[in-house]
Amino acid sequence: MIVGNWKMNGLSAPSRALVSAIADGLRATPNPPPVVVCPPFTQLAVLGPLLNGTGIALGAQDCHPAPSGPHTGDISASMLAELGVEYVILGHSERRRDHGELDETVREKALAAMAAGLTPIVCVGESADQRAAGEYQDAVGWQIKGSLPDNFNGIVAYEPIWAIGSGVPAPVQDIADMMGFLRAELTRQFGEAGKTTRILYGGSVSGRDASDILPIAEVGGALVGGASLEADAFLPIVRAAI
Ligand code: G2H
Repeated sequence: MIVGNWKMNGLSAPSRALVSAIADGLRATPNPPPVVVCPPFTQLAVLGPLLNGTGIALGAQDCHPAPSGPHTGDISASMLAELGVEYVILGHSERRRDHGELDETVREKALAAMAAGLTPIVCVGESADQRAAGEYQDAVGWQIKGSLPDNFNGIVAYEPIWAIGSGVPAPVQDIADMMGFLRAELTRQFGEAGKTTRILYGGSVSGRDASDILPIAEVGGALVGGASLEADAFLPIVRAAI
């Protein structure tokens, strides 16, 4: 699975052009993997109707834990579902950083997403300091424990913060080690269900390195930021997943 996280990018005309170019590319690609685009909230209603029949699913970048109520500026999971959204990214490190989101909040958001029929994509990942201090497995282990509800039915994205937006993904060996760790943690926490939870890698994935990253054991796809903003950069990653 290849998920494009557009972050805070995309006015209507270029967003329409981008999904149209991705759809064209997918039509020309035999047996493409599942593809999800996660534009900003403002583009969900614009793009939803354009995705019918393209094989591209719609995702959002956040939701509020409550179904409705006095939460100025927030968007609930059921509001997303009504627009045809199927996936929602939760607990991205940029939201943890910019909005002070804690594991407990992410967990509540995941519950809200599942209750609305959405598939949560919960992000975890250590900082550069935590890696340098050798505390990266503890850090990610605590995030897994705190951010995923007991009945979790979704996707986990491992995104080491030090690789995000850097232009250089984490080394293959580091990704492989963390994937093994995450699989063991998920299995310990969720039993049989944890053995099949899809795990994505995210952090500066591009067409240059996708074919090195995607075959790593336990990697079930990629969460792509910068390289999801142009079809010419995104489609080679999609093709590397075949
Ligand atoms: C990590 C990733 C997408 P980028 O944040 O979630 O972004 O590929 O730009 O590092």
